[in-house]
Amino acid sequence: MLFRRTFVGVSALAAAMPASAHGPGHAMSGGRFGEAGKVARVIDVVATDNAFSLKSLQVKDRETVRFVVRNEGFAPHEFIIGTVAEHAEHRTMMRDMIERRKKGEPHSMAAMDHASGVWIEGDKTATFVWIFARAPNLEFACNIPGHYEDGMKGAITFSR
Ligand SMILES: [Cu+2]
Repeated sequence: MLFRRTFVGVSALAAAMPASAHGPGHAMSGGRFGEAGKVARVIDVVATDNAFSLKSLQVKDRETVRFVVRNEGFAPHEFIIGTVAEHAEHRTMMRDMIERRKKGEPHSMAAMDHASGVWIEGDKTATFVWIFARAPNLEFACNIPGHYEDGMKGAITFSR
């Protein structure tokens, strides 16, 4: 029941968001969007309800990677890069935003406005290019309420 309510809330929320809304704003660590011409590696990720096919990731400092994230689930998911602490903060913001929205209270969409990944609707694929910058405690994650807790996360480590 809880999942169902969350799912509906998040879907309604996503429907109100243009895809381009995931612009600069909610800065997180671990790098920034990179240039397509500098992609050294393509990483395919499959998202389901609620898991990522990718369990962990090793990268090089300044490596440019293209992530292709295919959502084979019904629920929307996000694939975001940041530190463990930043993800925790992002989850708090997202939970608060969804709660307020459910109650019809004023709310900020800031939790959706991040510059470190993509939002993927069910049965869709989203891609982005990322240039990594060395940071401690980095991970990729989906911060939709309950999803991170279900295991939609993985450590990102640097090989040198
Ligand atoms: Cu998710």
